[in-house]
Amino acid sequence: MADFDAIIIGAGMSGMYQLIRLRELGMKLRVLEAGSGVGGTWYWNRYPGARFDSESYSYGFSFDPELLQEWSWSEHFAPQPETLRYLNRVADKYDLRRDIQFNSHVTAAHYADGGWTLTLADGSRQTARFLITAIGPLSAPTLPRIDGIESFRGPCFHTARWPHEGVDFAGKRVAVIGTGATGVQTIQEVAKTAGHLTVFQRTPNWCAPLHNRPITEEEQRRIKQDYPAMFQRCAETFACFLHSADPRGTFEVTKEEREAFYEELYASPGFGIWVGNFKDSYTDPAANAEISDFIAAKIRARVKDPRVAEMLIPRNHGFGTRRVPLETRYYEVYNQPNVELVDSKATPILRITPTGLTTSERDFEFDIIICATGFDGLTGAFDRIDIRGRDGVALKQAWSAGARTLVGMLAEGFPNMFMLLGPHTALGNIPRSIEFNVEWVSALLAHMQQHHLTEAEPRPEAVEAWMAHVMECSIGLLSNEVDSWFTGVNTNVEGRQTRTVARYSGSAPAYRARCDAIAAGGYRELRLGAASGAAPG
Ligand code: NA7
Repeated sequence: MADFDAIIIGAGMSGMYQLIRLRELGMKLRVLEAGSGVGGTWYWNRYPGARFDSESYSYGFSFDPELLQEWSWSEHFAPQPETLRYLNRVADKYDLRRDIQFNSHVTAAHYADGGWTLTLADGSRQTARFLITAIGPLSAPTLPRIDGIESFRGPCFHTARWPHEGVDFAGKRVAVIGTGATGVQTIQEVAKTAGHLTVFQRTPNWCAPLHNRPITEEEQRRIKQDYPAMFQRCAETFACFLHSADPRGTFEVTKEEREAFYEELYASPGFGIWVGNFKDSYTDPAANAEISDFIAAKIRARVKDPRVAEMLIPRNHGFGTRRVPLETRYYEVYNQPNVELVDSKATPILRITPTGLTTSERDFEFDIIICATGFDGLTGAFDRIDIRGRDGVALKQAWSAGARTLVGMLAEGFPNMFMLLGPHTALGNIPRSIEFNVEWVSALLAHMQQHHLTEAEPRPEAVEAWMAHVMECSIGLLSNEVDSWFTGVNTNVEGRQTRTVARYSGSAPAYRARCDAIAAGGYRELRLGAASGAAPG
């Protein structure tokens, strides 16, 4: 007899919502969470300046109309402390903590005889029939592989492991390594107080203005009134954002119209400039060059020193083919006398020393080193747990040539394991995907309960067909020709140097339609039955 019907790993947004939904099935549940509180991404990423790039109201949970009316977001793009408060409010409202075991780092999950045995870092074990991973697509932080990183005498930390007590930069010599979405948010904030800030940029990214501002009372009223229509819009767009691609092609309009449209997007809040652009912006190299040139001109206009401006303009990829960091006066930071930009491709960091770091050109002294060096995306969090399925086969091994899933939520050979944000689920405005996936898994478990079924596993032919669809969706995207976590590349992780089709790049509506069809057809893509060695429940 297992300790629990289901164990959920992770108490971020997906784990929290899954707990709420599975309680409705009367299941005995346990959530195991490595942190000391709920919130996942918003619990861990406490670096200064961390905030949404999705409009706040489009990001919150949609399932509870009462909560939607009770909670008021203060800004169009809320900062991390507010989001963490919001998620704690949800945990309070649903009394979630009674089923969550905090400070519990899962090191292994092994399947046998119809159930899973989980091992924690303290050596303790817990068993459950169902294992639900709610471990996030960007939750395994990676420090730079640079010699001597352990030797630095001052504070040196990854942005996703930011000290809870905060960090004072006043008058300090600070280094930031990395200029992705996280680095950009961090840099623009740290530059305000640091004595001297040195940014080590290996690859510049194309950034665009966030245009954040407080939500007025009138806007608040309208937001609360319009929630159903707004969530309906999110359900219809490609990536669940409020923005969707313009149906026109870049060259269907005149040069003047094109420029005017780019200007309008650049002046508008949020991801419109990225996901609301001309429909061929990320598939047609000539179209992509147009928007890239437009953004490059903006960078040149905003950065006073032409040498620095040129350093900030990406050369090896076009606009929007990697995740676009949204910024607030990021480029102007480089006009400040206390900020220096170092090209880490031209002059690589050779080693970190007790007092700073050494590049191929010179020595630097620092009080604090911040690593905004990203995550082992999509599959990294899975790799960090010793997950073994049928016959002791390791998931890491099974996925050594790339993840293989059915709709990103199930893996062949790993019965009764459901991945809420596994590779090949629709990403984008993530909470929208979380709600769908949680509800899909909950419906499957309800179906199993109803029919006295105890084991679920995807059929090989269904996995094959899904993987063919994943591959097909990726054809023709310019983003596939660029190194980033989108293409499974992380230079700091062994074996992640070559591009793969690491994510699902179809639309969220198409993704949901496929999942819905599986459910509507009675789950024929799954082998559902009584587990060998386990009595039907
Ligand atoms: P990203 O986007 O993966 O960015 C990581 C950055 O760190 C990027 O600029 C990297 O340069 C840089 N990096 C990584 N390792 C090194 C080393 N060893 N030396 C120098 N520079 C390095 O991660 P983020 O946290 O910014 O964003 C991840 C997602 O979180 C984001 O897309 C949002 O959706 C939320 P590189 O480009 O590899 O040359």
